[in-house]
Amino acid sequence: ELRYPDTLNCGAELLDATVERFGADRPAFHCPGQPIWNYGELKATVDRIAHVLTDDLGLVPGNRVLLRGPTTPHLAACWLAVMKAGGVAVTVLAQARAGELATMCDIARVRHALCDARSLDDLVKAEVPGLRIVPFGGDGPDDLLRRAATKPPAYEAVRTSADDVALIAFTSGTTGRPKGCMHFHRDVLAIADTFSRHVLRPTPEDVFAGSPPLGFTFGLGGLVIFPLRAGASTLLLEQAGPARLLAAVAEHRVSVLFTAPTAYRAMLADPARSSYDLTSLRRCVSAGENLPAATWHAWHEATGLRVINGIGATELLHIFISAADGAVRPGTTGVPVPGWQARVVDETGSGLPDGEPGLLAVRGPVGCRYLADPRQSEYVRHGWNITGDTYVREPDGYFRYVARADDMIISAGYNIAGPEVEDALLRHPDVAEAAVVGRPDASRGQIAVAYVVLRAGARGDDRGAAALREFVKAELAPYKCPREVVFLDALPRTATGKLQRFRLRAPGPA
Ligand code: 3SK
Repeated sequence: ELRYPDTLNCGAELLDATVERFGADRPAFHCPGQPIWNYGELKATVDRIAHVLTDDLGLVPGNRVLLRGPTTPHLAACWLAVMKAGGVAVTVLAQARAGELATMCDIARVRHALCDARSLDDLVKAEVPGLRIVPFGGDGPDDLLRRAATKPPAYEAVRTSADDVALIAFTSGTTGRPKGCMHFHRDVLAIADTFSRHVLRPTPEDVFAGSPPLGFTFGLGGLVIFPLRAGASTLLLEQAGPARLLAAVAEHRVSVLFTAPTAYRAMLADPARSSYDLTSLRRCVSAGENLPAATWHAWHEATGLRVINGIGATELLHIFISAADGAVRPGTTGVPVPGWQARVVDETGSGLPDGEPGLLAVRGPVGCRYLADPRQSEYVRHGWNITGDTYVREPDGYFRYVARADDMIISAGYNIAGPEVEDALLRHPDVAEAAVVGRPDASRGQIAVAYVVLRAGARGDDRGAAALREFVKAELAPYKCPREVVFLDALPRTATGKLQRFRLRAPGPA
C-alpha cells in the first residue's frame, strides 16, 4: 500500500527532492536545438515562474491555471511551478479550439492561463470572462519568462495537503461535454510509484521520449512525472510524428518510448527505419488504444523489443493494467499493476466468470472524481471505476480488450465523442442529420466516419464532403474531424425514432 505524508506537494517531490537525491548537475530536459537543461537549471526556472505566479499574478493555493502550448521544456516548467505554488493545473490539448477552451475554462473556473505565445489565438478568441492570460516564450514586455528572469531562483513550495487537488484533466464524454477529472497531489506520485516503478523500472540513466502531448495524462506521466520521479531525463518534442520519433530516438539515445499503436505501425512502415540506430531503446510503452498482437510481434521482430502494452484513463490518471518483459502476453493488455485491482463485471456490478466478456472494473490508489458532473455515478459504482471498456479476464489472470462499451471512438489514441462531432456537423447549413461512428481501421484502430443527410439542393459529392470536413476542423480540434463522410437519404432509426448506431457501425450501412 502506498503511504504519503499528510503534507505533500508533488511539485516539490518531483523536483526539489530529486535534485537533493541525484544532484543538480544531472540532465533533466533535452529539446532539439537547445542546450540540455540540467536539474539545477530546471529548478531555478520553475522557482522563478512560481514567484511570478504568487508575487505578480496573485495566485493563491487552489486557483486553477490553464496550461496551453506545444510540448516544450517551458510548458513542463510552468506545470511544475503551478504545482509548487499550490495552484491547480488545468491541462488541455494544444489543438483545442476557442469554443472548447471556453467550455473547459467555464467548467474548471479557470482564473489564469499560461499560454505559449504561439498558441494565443484560440484562447484569446475564447473570450473567457475574467481570465488573465500570460504568454510565455514571446517577445512581449509582459512575457512570463521575461518577468521570471527578474525573480529569485529559489521558491519554497506551498505546503499543500496530499489530498489537495493538483490537476484537472479533461476527457470528452459520449455526450460531447468534456468532463474535468480532479487529481490530488498524492495521485501524481502514485502513478509514478505504481506503473512506472513496478512495470517500467526506470533508472537515472534513462532518456524518456514520446508522442503524447502534456495535455493528455498519458504524456504528462510518461514525459514529465515518471522521468522526474526517477531522476532521469526526458526529450520534449514539439513535433512527435512517427518519422520524427525514429530520428529522435537515434539522435538522443532515447531508452524509454511512449506512443500509441498507430505510431508503432507507422514507424514499422517507414522505409527509413532501418537507417536509424534504435539500440538505445529498452522500454517501449503502448497505450491510448488497443495494441493488436500483430503489431506487438512486428515490433518485436524488427527491434527485438517487447512492447509494454497498457490501459489507462484520464479518470485514473495513468496506466493500471500492463505487463513487461517475460510477463508480456501479446494480444492481452496484461495484469493489474501492483497497487491496482481489476475484475470483469456485468451491468449490475456482479463479477463474471473468466472467459466471459463484460465491463472492466478497477480500483487502486487513484480514483475518478469528476468536477461537478452527474456522470460520476456512472463511472464509479460500488467503489469500482467502470472504465467503459469491454474486457475478458483469461483463466491465467490476464486481461484481454474486447471493445469500447460506449459510443466513444478511439482513433490513433485520441478519444472522439461521436455526438460532439455530430453537433458540429449539424451547425453547417447544408446538414439535416448526422451520425458519427467509429469504423475499424488497420492503422488507427478506428476512424470516425460521418453519415450525413443533406438538406435539399446541397452537394452530396466529394467537394461537399471536403467542405463539411473543413467546417468541422474549424469548429473542433482537427483530430475530431471525420476521415470519411458518407451521404445517406435517411439515417437508420427505430420506429420510435431512435438512431440505430449499430447499423452504421456494420460495414455497408443501409
Ligand atoms: O486514455 C488513455 O488511454 C490513457 C492511457 C494511458 C495513460 C493515460 C491515459 C489517459
